[in-house]
Amino acid sequence: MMSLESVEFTPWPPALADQYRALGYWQDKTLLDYLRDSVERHPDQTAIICGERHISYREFHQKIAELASGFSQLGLQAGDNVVLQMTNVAEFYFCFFALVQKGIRPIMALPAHRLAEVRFFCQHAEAKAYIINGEERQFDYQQLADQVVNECPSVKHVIVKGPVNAAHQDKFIALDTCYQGADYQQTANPTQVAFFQLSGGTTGTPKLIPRTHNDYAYSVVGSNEICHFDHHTIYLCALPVAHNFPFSSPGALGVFWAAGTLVLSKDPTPQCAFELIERHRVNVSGLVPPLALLWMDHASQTERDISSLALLQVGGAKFSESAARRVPQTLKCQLQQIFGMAEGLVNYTRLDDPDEVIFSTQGRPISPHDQVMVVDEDGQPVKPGEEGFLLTQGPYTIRGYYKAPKHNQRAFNQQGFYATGDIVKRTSQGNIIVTGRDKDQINRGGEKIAAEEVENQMLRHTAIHDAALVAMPDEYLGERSCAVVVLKPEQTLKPIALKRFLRDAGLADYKIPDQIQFVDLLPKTSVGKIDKKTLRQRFVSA
Ligand code: AMP
Ligand code: DBH
Repeated sequence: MMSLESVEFTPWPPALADQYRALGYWQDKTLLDYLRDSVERHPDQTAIICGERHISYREFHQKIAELASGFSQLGLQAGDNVVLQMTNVAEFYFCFFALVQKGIRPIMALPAHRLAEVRFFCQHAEAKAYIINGEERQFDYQQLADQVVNECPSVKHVIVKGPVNAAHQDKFIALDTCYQGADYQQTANPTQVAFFQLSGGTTGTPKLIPRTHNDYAYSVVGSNEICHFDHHTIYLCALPVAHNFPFSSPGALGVFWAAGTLVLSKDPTPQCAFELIERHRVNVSGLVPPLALLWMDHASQTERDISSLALLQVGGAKFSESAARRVPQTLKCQLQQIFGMAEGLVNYTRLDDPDEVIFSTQGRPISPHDQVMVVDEDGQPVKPGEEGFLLTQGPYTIRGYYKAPKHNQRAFNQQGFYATGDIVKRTSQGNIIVTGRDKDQINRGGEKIAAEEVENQMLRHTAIHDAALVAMPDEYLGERSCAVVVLKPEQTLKPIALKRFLRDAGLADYKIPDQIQFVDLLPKTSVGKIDKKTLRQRFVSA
C-alpha cells in the first residue's frame, strides 16, 4: 500500500537529495528565512508598494508575525491546507508567509478561479480555511465563499480582507482581526511541502503541485543570480500575484530576498502599469506574450515616462521572434525570454546572450544540474537540433503531483523525469526552442486550459452528445479555444446558452470557449480517440 506521504509528496531519490545538499542548492532554510535575511539587512527599505501604501521590510515582517499568531489562534496548524485566493494586494504576501511560517500550506488559487476550481481545491486537499479579498470590485468573492463553505465541510474558516458583508457576519472572519500579538516562532520544515502551486493541467481535474522550501528556494536564488536582482531592483508585478512566474521567476520572492522593492499593479493594462513605472521608477517586469504586445502598441502613444524600465521578461506562452525583436525598439528595454512551469524547470535567456539567442530561443535551465532530455516517441534521445518531447528532472522539479498516483504514472517516467508535454528543439549551445505541444491543453496567451476539464462539463449538458475543445490560432492570444459540439438528435443549443451553462457550472472565465462550432460527427483516430488535429485543420481553413 502507498503511504499517505508518498501520495502527498514524492521525495527525490536520496542520492540526488544528498547531491543537491552537497552542492549547496538545498540550504535547509525556509522560504521565510530568506526574507528574514533581508529584514535584517535592510529593515527600512520599502518591500512592497500597494496603492498609496509603502511597506518597509520591518513592517512586512511584523505583519507576518501578527498574522501567524492570528492564524494559530484560529486553530490552524502545521500540515493544514488553506486556499489563498487574492488579487494583487500586499496582504497576499502577508498571508502567504504567515501560513508558511507555521507550516500551514497555502494553495495558490488565481483570482479567475470560480466555484468549480475552488471547490475542487478545497475538497481534494481538505482545506481548513479559504482566504479571499472581499474588497474586489470586479467580483464578489464573499458570495463565492458562501457557496464553497456550503459544499466543502472541511472549510472551517473564511477569512476576508476588508469588511465582511452583513449577510456573512456570523460566518466569515475579517482578516483585520487576525493581526494578533506578534509570533516569530517558525514551525516549518525546509524538507517538507511549503505550499501548493497549480498546474494548467491536461486532465479532467486540476493538479496540485507540492513545492518544498528547499527546492523552491533554490529556483528563486538561481533566478536572482541569472536576472541580477539586487536591492536596487524595483519590480512591477502586473500578472496575478499567485502565478508561478511573477511569484518566483525571480518575481516577488526574488525581490524580497534581494531586498528590492515590489510594486503591485491592480491590472496589467499599459494604462495602469505605465503610470506605476513612471511614478516608482520601475526597472523590471514580467509579462505573458499578449500583454507584451499590448504594452508595445501603447508605448508609441503614451505620455508616461517609462525610461526606467531596463528589463522585460516575457514567458508563459511562445513569444514569436518578430514580436521579440520589437521589444527593445518599442519599449527601449532589454528582453528576457522565460520558458517555465509551476512543476519546476525554468529556462531563461541570459542578460549577456547575443541578440540571436534572446530573440529566437526560450533560453536554458537555471541549474547545471537540471537534466533535460529531448526524446522521440519511444523515449530515445533525438539527434542534437532535432525536435522531440521534453523530459526533465532536477533540484527543483517535482517528482509527483499531490494525491494523483494514477496521473503520476503517466506524467513521470521510470527514472522520475517529468514529461512536460512540450515539443522542443535544442540548439548546439543548449538553448531551448519551444516548437509545439504534445498535451491536450490550450495555451490561451499564457492561461492554460485542460481540454478534458471543459469537455467533461460540456458533456453534462442534456442536449450534447459529444464535444471536443481544440486550440485555434489567434493573432493576439497565440491560441484561442474552440468547442466542437455534436448535438443529440432533435436538440438545439445556441452558443450563448452553452457559454452560460459552462459559466453556471462554475468554470473560470478563461475556460469558456472563445468559439463554438456544431458538427454532425467528430472525426476519430484509428484507436477511437477524437482526432483533434483533423478538427483543428478543418476550422482553421474554414
Ligand atoms: P504549467 O505547467 O501550468 O505551469 O504551464 C507551463 C507550460 O507553459 C509549459 O510546459 C509550456 O507548455 C508553457 N510555457 C511556459 N512558458 C513558455 C514559453 N516561453 N514558450 C512556450 N511555452 C511556454
Ligand atoms: O507558464 C508558466 O507556468 C511559467 C512561465 C514562466 C512559469 O511557471 C514560470 C515562468 O515560473
